[in-house]
Amino acid sequence: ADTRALIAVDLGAESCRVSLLRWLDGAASISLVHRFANAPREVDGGLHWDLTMIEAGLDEGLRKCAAIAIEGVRSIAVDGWAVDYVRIDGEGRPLADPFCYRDERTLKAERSLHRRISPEKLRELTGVQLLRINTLYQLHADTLQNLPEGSQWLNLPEYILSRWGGARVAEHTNATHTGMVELYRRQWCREIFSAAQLDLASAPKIVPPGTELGKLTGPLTELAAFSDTVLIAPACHDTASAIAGIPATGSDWAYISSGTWSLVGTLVEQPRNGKDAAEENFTNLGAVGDRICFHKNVNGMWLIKQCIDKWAADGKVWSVPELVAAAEAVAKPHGVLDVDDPELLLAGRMPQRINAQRIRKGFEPLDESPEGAPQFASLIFHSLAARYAKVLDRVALHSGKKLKRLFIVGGASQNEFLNRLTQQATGLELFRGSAESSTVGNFAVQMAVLEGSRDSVTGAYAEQVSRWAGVFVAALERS
Ligand code: LRH
Repeated sequence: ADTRALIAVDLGAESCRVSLLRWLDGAASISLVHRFANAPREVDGGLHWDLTMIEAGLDEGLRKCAAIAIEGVRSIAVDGWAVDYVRIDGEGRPLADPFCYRDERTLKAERSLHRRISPEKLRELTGVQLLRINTLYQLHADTLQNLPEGSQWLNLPEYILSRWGGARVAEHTNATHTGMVELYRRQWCREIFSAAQLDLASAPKIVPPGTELGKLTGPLTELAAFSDTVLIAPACHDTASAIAGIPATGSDWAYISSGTWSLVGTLVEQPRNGKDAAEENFTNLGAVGDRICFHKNVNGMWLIKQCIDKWAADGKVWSVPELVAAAEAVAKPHGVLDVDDPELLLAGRMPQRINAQRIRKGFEPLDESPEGAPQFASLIFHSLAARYAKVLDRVALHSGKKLKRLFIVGGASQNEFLNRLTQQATGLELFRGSAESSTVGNFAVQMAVLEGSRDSVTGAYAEQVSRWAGVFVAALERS
């Protein structure tokens, strides 16, 4: 057996992670080798990611891995948050820092695009939840600003892979979240490209999760560990990776992938794109093993993190665990927050935004100073749990499943207070999966590919991925 190490890169809107999988005495061992904070920042009136910082952080992570993995590195795969993309020149070099999907330029682009193609039509063609953050609206916004003609774009994880020498592709699970892929044909949709005035010829080729993209090239290969390393597209969409990282059998389970966003849904074999699912704006995104992530974006730790940032600016630095404990100790404020209010998806002034909604709804505003933090956090957690329960009811209805179990994965699955509220609100049997579920799913797809099961496209492949996910969840628990 090949006992070389594997690397999983997981790009998060709040933090990026480089993890190493090694075989020690035959047993899998996973360590988080490098982690660095990430956040969009305001530059020239736009909200952008700092690509140079991200690239430098990842290269540092890879170098640290090389120093540990004396046996060499067999493969690297990258997953990350969906929808954002890098524009590149003919040589594959970035033309600018990528926009963050929360940038408000898409407000206008959304109106403009919906005049050219109706939301109903978009929905019918793609089966995807209409979200202003989707790549489609962002690329259309670029055309309104007369961006350089003919420049290519790659979604962020695929860009990182191409930067290390991989072929330029759009991995299918990640491509679906652009809002530009035909649901059944699984290819870019000509009609949508033309309505959005986008060039189909410059769109990257769509490949399935678990595609080998070539060998790592460039300066990193000077390190002995990287002399023969394969680059792999896992499920490049972090949520699809996180779901692939749940080693559950049977089909009576739902998931919440809980991080900056909460993705609330279930895996289905066939898309659900009927009138009701469309009206309620559920999504059908690509999943590993030719299945579908049927879910809805619900707001998540974004609400908490944005409040924490504001209170920090006002002089009190709350850590998340501190805030969770404090929230648990106070009485729940009156009323529920509509966590998916579009205003609450925007950056900045979060306590004020929340109070503005409360005033609109006739509830007393809360104390916006850092002293009021426990009340805000209590309101947010109770409201998230209530929203999860509502969405899960509809998930059961649309999927036709009798749901019994609920797996919560991702960073915020550590929040036991929120988990308890969620358990009470949903009545489901709750299982806490891995906080690093995207990394688990990333490694699991790599192993399934390397061990050759990718060819058996359907069932067997998904089973292999799930079996490896079980092995890696256990490995992470040991570490
Ligand atoms: C979670 C996530 C989610 C998308 C959002 C843009 O990180 O990928 O699935 O909707 O970011």
